[in-house]
Amino acid sequence: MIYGSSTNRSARPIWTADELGLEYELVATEELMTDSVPRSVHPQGKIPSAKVGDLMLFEFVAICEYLCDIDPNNRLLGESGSSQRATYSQWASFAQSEIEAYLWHNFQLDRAGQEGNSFATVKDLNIGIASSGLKVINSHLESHEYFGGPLFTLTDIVVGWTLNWARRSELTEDFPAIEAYLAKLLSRPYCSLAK
Ligand SMILES: N[C@@H](CCC(=O)N[C@@H](CS)C(=O)NCC(=O)O)C(=O)O
Repeated sequence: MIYGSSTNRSARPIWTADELGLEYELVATEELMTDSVPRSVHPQGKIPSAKVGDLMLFEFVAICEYLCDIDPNNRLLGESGSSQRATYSQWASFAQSEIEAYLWHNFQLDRAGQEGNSFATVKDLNIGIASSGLKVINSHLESHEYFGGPLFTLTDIVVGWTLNWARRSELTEDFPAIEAYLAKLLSRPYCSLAK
């Protein structure tokens, strides 16, 4: 059971489950907002969360990794201790801490609805930091078809979603390798990235 919808961070567990060919029930965001489900399944009433067997999980990274780890046909995530797993962790952490956190902060500032000079300065600072991370990724993607090499993996779901948010925030125009990579992801059948 996955709680969320494909228009936000829950897109990643949904996309992961679809790529793995797992069957699951989706409790959509609209239902979550109208009943008492979210607080019982997520300590902050956020999405996504998931129930896998008897295990309740929140945080999209934990959900995606667990789905891969328990699937006998897992093609998306290397085993613990492998170089594929280590580079997955590297890029997943990099995208969250160096890029997505700053996009999220700017989203929160917009949501607070208090535009002003001081906010504009903070937002520019956030964009500068996120762009520095995007530059690193652009350079990696100049010589890699997907993050881990020739094959699509969980790294592409986790980091691809962050990069797509950056694209939709108009931060990728100077990074052609990222834009070409996202066009490739968007053409995948199970892709849940927003166009
Ligand atoms: N760290 C959590 C963040 C979850 C999160 O912030 N989800 C957003 C939707 S993308 C949410 O539920 N927001 C509701 C709110 O901020 O009130 C994760 O990555 O899973």
